[in-house]
Amino acid sequence: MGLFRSSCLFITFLSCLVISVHGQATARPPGFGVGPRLGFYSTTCPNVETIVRNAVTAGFNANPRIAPGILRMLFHDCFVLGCDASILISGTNTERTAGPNLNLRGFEVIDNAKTQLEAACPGVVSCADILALAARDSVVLTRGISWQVPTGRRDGRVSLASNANNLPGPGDSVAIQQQKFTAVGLSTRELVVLAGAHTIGTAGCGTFSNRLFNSTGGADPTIDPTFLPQLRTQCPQNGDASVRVDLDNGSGTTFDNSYFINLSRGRGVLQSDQILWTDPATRPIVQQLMSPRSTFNAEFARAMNRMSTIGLLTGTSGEIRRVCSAIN
Ligand code: HEM
Ligand SMILES: *[C@@H]1O[C@H](CO)[C@@H](O)[C@H](O)[C@H]1NC(C)=O
Ligand SMILES: *[C@@H]1O[C@H](CO)[C@@H](O)[C@H](O)[C@H]1NC(C)=O
Ligand SMILES: CC(=O)N[C@H]1CO[C@H](CO)[C@@H](O)[C@@H]1O
Repeated sequence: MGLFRSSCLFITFLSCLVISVHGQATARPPGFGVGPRLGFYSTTCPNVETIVRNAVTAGFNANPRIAPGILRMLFHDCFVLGCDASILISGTNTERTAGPNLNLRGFEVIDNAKTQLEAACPGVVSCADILALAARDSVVLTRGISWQVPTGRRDGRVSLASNANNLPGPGDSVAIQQQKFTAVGLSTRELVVLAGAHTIGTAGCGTFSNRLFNSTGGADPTIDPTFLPQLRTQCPQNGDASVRVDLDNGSGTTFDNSYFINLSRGRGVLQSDQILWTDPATRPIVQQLMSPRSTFNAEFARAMNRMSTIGLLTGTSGEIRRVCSAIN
């Protein structure tokens, strides 16, 4: 199993290089048939993208929180056993029940898209593909860039909370974050670019309150002194840890590069975000991405296609789920 996974990762990797040239699959080397590709469903389910987009749009209109929710869901799926929709399985001890996944949002939107797809083209579209498409649509709905998403993923048959330990956490150093991204084949630059997903969405006070009040009541000195009182007002000491704060203050519902600008001013919310500015290993990357000539959007699209091909199941391994929340 371990060996199989790593060889998949390697194969996926090569195809990613091909995909990443223009953010779309172009010619593949001969005999290179595995991996996702554009138009995978063009004859078997031609309306797949419209159906997914409509479901995500309806969910977003009802509750805009589902856009960041779904974007984060793809990240948490791909880092744990690859992009195989293992995050979507409900039940005791599944990935979904692991601590870092408890605040994910948008499961019902994926389920809804799947129901409609089963009516239109039964047994054809994988939940892993629905999630990858829905994450792209979530970026578009928050006024970010659009890009083409190769499809052809298959759904996994394993989902265990104990596998979620490799997810990056808000207290991770840059070195640990790098280690966790390298382990799935992503570079330091891709780490910083993908962390730019925090340009939308929120975090619970409990994920960063340690920065506001240490054992002697002091605060993390890297927090902008004018921003600190705002954070302390929203998240008072011993207050409600579930109160949510924008990760990109002042621009938390718009997908743009202001997250990086805020980091440079000590206005990051998570410690794992703010240290991307204070650590010399990542600061120059933040500096480039925050500039007016930032290539953030295009790089984000490419990095998303790379992240969404981690550890794919290929050929006949895995399955096409009938319902996204349950293994067949
Ligand atoms: C680099 C390591 C990362 C760490 C340590 C990290 C950590 C976190 C934490 C602690 C939260 C707040 C969760 C909560 O309180 O509910 C969060 C939210 C979020 N993360 Fe990350 N994250 C990382 C990378 C990423 C990546 C790569 C993506 C997607 C490409 C992503 C997308 C999001 C989004 C969209 C939210 C907002 C969720 C919402 O509003 O419901 N994160 N992240
Ligand atoms: C708490 O924060 C203050 C202010 O940044 C700092 O001077 C102090 O060393 C910190 N104490 C501990 C125990 O971390
Ligand atoms: C974020 O920005 C808004 C203004 O858009 C402000 O009212 C709020 O207090 C700021 N701070 C936090 C921690 O959200
Ligand atoms: C707290 C703060 O200064 N937030 C800023 C983050 O960046 C955006 C865009 O530059 C500003 O609008 C916010 O005010």
